[in-house]
Amino acid sequence: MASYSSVPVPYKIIEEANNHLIEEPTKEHDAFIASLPLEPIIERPFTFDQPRRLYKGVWISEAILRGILVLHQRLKSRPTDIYLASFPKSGTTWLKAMIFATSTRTNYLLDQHPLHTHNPHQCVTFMELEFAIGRGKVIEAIPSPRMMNTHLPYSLLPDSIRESNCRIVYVWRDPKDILVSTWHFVQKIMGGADKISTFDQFYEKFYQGLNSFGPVWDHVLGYWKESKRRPEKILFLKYEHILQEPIKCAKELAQFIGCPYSEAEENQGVVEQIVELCSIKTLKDLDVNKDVNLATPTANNVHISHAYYFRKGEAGDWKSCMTQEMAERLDTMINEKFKGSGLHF
Ligand code: PAP
Repeated sequence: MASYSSVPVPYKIIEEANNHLIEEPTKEHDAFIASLPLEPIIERPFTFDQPRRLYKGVWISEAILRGILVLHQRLKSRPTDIYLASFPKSGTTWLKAMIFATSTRTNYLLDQHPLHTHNPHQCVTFMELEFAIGRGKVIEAIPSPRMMNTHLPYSLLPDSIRESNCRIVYVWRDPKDILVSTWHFVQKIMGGADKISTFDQFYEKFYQGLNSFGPVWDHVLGYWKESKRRPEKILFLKYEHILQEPIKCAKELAQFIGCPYSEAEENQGVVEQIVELCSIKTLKDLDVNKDVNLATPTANNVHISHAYYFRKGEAGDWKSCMTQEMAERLDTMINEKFKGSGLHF
C-alpha cells in the first residue's frame, strides 16, 4: 500500500511506495517489432539507443517501442493529466522542473522543494520508458493530477490521450541546437567522440530524419497543427522564447496547467523564485544533479547520469559544431517542410 502523503511528491517516491506493482517487462510484441523496417546504417558502431525501427512513419528504438505498444493497450488517460511532450533534447528537463515546481509551489517552502534533492526526471517521469520497464501499474497508482512526459509525436499518442480532455505542454527548439545537444549527450553516454560516429555522420542521420522519434519536423508540425486547433488543450512553447522571456512564459505555463499566480504571489516575487529554482544555473549545481553515479532508469541498461541532462542551456550553440553550410542546408530543408504551416524558427 502506498505510504506517501497527499502532498504531491516526485514520481520516484510514488514508485518506491508501489514497488509491489512492478511487473516483468513484456515480450509480447517482440515478434511484431522484429518485423518492422530497420534503420539504414549510417554510423558505426551503433549509438546507445539503436537499433531503431520504423513504426507508423516514426523511428523508435526497439527497447522503447516495446513500452509504446504496451502503453497503447493500457494507458487510461485522465482529464486532469498533464503531459509534457517534446522531441528529445528540446527542453524536456527544464520544462519538467517548471511544471513540477509550478504545480507544487504551495506545498513546499521553495528552499526545501523536492527539486533540491531530486533530478527533474525523478519528479516527472517518461511514460514510454515506464511501460517498457514494467511500471504500467505504478503509472495507474499516481494520484491525480498526474504529470508525465512523452517523446511520442502527436500522431502516435494513444487515443486515450487524444480523446480525453487532458492538457499537453509542448516544447520545441531550433533543430540545429537539438542536433548538437544530442551529439554531446551521446558522446557522454558512449564515453567520448572516438566511440561513436563522426559529427558529419551524426548530422547526416539527423538530416535524414533518422533520430529517435524522428523526423523532428513531423514531430513539431504535428503538435503545432493540433495546438492551433485546440489552443486551450495544447500549449506550444519554444525553448528560445523561454530563455528570452522566462517570467512571461512561467506565468503562461501556470495559467495553462490550472494554477495561475495570484497577485499576492506576483508581488512577493514567487514567479521569479520558481524561474530561478528551475534555471540551469541552480539545477546544475545541486549535488543530486552533479553526481555522475546517480542515473535515470533506461530500457537498455545504459548509464545516463543525472549530470548528462545539463550542459550549456543556451540558444545557438550549434555554431560550435556545425559549419555555416551545414546549418543552411538543414534550415532550408526544415523551412521547406514547415512551408504553409505558419511556423517559423
Ligand atoms: P531529454 O529530452 O533527454 O530529457 P532535454 O532536457 O530536452 O533532454 O535537453 C537537454 C538540453 O536542455 C541541454 O541543452 P544543451 O546541450 O544545448 O546545453 C541542457 O543543457 C538543456 N537544459 C537542461 N536543463 C535546463 C534548464 N533548466 N534550463 C535551460 N536549459 C536546460
